[in-house]
Amino acid sequence: MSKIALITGATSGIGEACAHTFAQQGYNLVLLARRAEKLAQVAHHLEDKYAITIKQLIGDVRDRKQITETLESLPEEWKKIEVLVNNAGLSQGLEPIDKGNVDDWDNMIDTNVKGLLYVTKVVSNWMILNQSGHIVNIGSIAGKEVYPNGNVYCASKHAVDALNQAMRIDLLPHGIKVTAINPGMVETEFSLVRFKGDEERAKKVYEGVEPLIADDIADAIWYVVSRPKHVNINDMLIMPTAQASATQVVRKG
Ligand code: NDP
Ligand code: 8X3
Repeated sequence: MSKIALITGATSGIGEACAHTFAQQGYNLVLLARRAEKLAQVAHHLEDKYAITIKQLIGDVRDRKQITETLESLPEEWKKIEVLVNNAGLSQGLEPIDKGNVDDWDNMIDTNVKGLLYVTKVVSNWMILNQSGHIVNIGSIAGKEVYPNGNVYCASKHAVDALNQAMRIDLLPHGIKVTAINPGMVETEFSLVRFKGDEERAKKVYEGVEPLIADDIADAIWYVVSRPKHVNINDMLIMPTAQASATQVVRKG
C-alpha cells in the first residue's frame, strides 16, 4: 500500500488543502472531522481525481473515548501512518480576559491542546511500532506572540509550541520527526468560527490585506514532509507579506 497520511480537521481550510496536496502526491489518506457530509464531499472529490484510497473518520477530537475508539477501529494496515497532520483547531471569541466566555475557553483548550494530545497518543504509538513517521503540528503566530484579547487562544497555541518541542525530544529515539508549522493570517473558515457565524465581522479581518491562503500552508507542509530522511524542519513561521507580527498588519485603502 502507498504511504498513509492522517489529517485532522480535513473538512475545510488548511486541513482540506493538505488533503488535496497529499492526494496529489499519491498518499492514501485518513481524514478526520466532525461534519460527515462535508468530509464525504472532500473524500469523494479526491478519490475521483486521484488514484488513492481514503478512510473517513467522523469524530470530535475533544471526546477522548470516542476519538481513541474511532482511531483504533482502523484496519491494521491503515495504522501504518507515515504522516500525522495535527490540524484540527479553532478560536472562539476575541474578548479581554475579564469578559471572556468560559465555555469558549474550554472549547479552545479541549480542541487545540487536549484534542491534539489524544490523537497524538494513539498515532505516536503506531509510529513507534514502525520506528518511523512525521508529526506536523499546526501552531500559529499566536503560539509565538500574544495579542490583545487573544488570551486563551494564544495560550492554547503556546501550549502547542511547547508540546511540539517536547514531542520531538520524546520521539527522537524512535526516528520520528516532529515539526511545527506556525501560520499568520490565513483566510479560511477560521474567523467565521471565531465570530460564531458573523460573516461581516469575519470578512473585516481580511479587508485591505492579502492574507495567506490554505494552499500556501499545505505547500509548506509538503515541503517539510518531503525533505530527505536525515533532515527535519523543527519549526516554521509563515506570514503574509502584509503582516510583520501578530499585531502589525499593513492594510490598503
Ligand atoms: P477552519 O475553520 O477552516 O478549519 C478547522 C478544521 O478543524 C475544520 O475541518 C473543522 O472540522 C476541524 N475541527 C474543529 N474542531 C474540531 C473538533 N473538535 N474535532 C474534529 N475536528 C475539528 O480553520 P483553519 O483551516 O484556519 O484552521 C486549521 C488550523 O490552523 C487550526 O489549528 C488553527 O488554529 C490554525 N491556524 C489558523 C490560522 C488562520 O489564520 N486561519 C493561522 C494560524 C493557525 P469540523 O468542523 O467538520 O469538525
Ligand atoms: C490564527 C491567526 O492571528 O488570529 O492562529 O492568531 S491569529
